[in-house]
Amino acid sequence: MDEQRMIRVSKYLARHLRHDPGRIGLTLDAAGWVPVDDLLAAASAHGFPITPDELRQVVAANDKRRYALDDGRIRASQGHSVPVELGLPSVEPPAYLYHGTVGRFVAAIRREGLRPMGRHHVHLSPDRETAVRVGARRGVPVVLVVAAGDLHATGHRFLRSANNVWLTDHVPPTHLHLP
Ligand code: HQG
Repeated sequence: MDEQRMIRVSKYLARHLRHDPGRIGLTLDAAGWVPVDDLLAAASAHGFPITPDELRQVVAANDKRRYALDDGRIRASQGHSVPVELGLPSVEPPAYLYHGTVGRFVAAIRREGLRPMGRHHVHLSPDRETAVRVGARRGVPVVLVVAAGDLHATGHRFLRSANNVWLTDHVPPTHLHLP
């Protein structure tokens, strides 16, 4: 499969496993899983056939391991806008985590802290390089440092997704180091 096809299939999965399963008649279970056979049938019925082999390749080769396969089912590891309870354990984070954003959001972030915006959680990266990549999706990246260890000590819950993205509900400005 060439890279362009890989990206198209991955985007199609993101759309239907995170945001809009109903568009192709799919229903995710409470934890976000759907049987692989149902997904492939629904995609095909809605004009976007994916072979089982392509699906396996996208799941395996995806740089971010966005999708997880388990017992004939598939789900997105994080990033949902539809309500799902991923059932991730709450974990103690490292002292610092990183958030990649762009300059135009910095004034609002300074005021309100980091908010989940369209997702269920604020997404944080374990290292600066990853945060640079996340920020660069929107323009010149700005990396904010989050005092995650201190925040956790004040009772904030942190979750870690299967693909090593850190998730939390809100980061107040007091726990952000801004450039
Ligand atoms: C910003 C990708 C104004 C925030 C990536 C970000 C990531 C605020 C944007 C994952 C704000 C939300 C998530 C506030 C936060 N005022 N703007 N108070 N608080 N923001 O896409 O973190 O490809 O929902 O800085 O790799 O950019 O989907 O979050 O710029 O892991 O697998 O609001 O998405 O992964 O944008 O990215 P997003 P994100 P996938």
